[in-house]
Amino acid sequence: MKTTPDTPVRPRAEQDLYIEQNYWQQQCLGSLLSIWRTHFPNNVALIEEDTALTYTQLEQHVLQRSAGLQQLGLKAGDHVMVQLPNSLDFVISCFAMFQLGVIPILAMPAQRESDIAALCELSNPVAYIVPNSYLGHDYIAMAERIVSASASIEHVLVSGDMPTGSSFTELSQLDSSTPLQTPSIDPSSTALMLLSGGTTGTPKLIPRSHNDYYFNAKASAELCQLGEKTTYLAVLPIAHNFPLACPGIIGTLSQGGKVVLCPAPGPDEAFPLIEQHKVTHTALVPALTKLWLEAKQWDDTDISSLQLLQVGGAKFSPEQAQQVPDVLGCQLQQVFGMAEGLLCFTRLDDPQSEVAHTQGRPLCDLDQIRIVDEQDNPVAQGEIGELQTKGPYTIAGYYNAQAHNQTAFTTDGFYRTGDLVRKNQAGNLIVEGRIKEQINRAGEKIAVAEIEQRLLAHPNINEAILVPVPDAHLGERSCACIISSQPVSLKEVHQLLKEQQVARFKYPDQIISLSFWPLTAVGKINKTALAKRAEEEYVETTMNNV
Ligand code: OOB
Repeated sequence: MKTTPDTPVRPRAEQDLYIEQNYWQQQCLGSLLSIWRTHFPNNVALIEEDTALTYTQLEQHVLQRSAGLQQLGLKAGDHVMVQLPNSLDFVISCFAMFQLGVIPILAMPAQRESDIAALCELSNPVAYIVPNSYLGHDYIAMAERIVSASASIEHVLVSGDMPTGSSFTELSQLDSSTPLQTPSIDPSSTALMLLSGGTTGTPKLIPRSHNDYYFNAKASAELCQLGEKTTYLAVLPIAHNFPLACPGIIGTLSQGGKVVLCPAPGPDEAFPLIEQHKVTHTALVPALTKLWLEAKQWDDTDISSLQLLQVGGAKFSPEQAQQVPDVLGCQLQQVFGMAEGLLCFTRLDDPQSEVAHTQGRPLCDLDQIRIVDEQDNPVAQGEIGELQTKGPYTIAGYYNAQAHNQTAFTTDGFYRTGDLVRKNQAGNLIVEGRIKEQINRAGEKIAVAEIEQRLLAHPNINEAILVPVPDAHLGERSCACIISSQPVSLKEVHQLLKEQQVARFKYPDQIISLSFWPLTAVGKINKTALAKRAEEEYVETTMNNV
């Protein structure tokens, strides 16, 4: 077992149990691809636009890419920042890195310089992989700025054509037919790092091992009954755990199914692909599901091949949940998961009422969960408390975050999810809220502390609090509450965050100015009162606009 001080691991006895009981299969994700290829050589594995790759072709592409990366000098344990949209290059590059033991750090395409620079500082990647451009953003220009500020990045690899004269390397030019010197990889070592939604001003990285991540994907695929006839549409950004491995791409490939890559998540892109490829399974966040439900009222694209729609990432309203079978013509599954590990699913044979009203139960028998009060004592059955968990695919700590890990995990190794849940009679969990300082905007997580700190960079803002406000479209929106020396507009705040190269989804949706904070009886800032005022003022503004 490779243990680096930066990557906390579970006690040996727990690991042995997971291995003995076959939860951990002692396989590296890269070598699994050749096993899948022997089982399903001529099945189509991946489709992007007009290109379809069989399992045999996918393996060949991956071998050429890993040989190319190896010739570039990448070796086991190296970190590579990957910021690619849903594309063949994403999947091929990641599997190539898995084969080499090189660790991809999966950044979202929506992230901007401030996040990427902070992640580089935390993890010292030797390479950075970007598209040339995506949704109007110039990633080559961004990479130039990132590289000039980074001490570790030696190579920038670009997916797609490159401007002449650039010192960066085109990803496809790397591919090499020279045989790969296959390194031996410890299956309990880190395979990839996912990003945490975070609660602090600095980002956190989630190290997932070959063993735990494969279990995550395969057990999810079995629970969802995926098979060779499955066609999975990857709609959400595949750097996210949900479409990547719950069961997502890796789960579908583990069963010989077909993955169709969707370049953007709206119904305009997704519906025609569902019709064309007879898609059977996909996963969405609630805000997108609402858009799909609305679009289906007027769009007559044939999406009748859909069998299962997974919805997760944020609380899904029971009213919308109930509409899914009728409007979209498929079964619904609610998924309550986290990049740190634990996944809860409603089961395919659960009664409709449980599927509409609950967020399901843990994936496997060895998932341990407890629901506790503020003193970490278990609450009575049916009561609300914080969810804590540990198990075969839940991390033992964030990467290179010793101090934060002391508070994010209990002394007996349970992850404090920060989610408030209760368990119903049937044993399913219902998410009732959260205690962590995070805003869940359409499934994208905003660390309150980060934005509060950034707002203070404005010369006229003296104090800032970011609060979540319920929103009919987004689930939650964010409102910046400020105490300032001069009036500050929302536009100015957006400009400030733009200059700081912050991802667009983190911009506050609303701003309110105060001259003093409302306080609770014990003298703390009353965030509930702030959120209430934000709700009232938002209605006024919207009405003013009508
Ligand atoms: C998924 O992962 P993350 O890491 O982006 O966010 C995790 C957090 C949870 O702790 C919870 O606060 C919230 O997102 N969440 C939900 C939810 N699913 C996630 N809140 C209410 N209801 C749900 N169904 O979001 C994620 C990872 C894997 C699968 C699905 C979602």
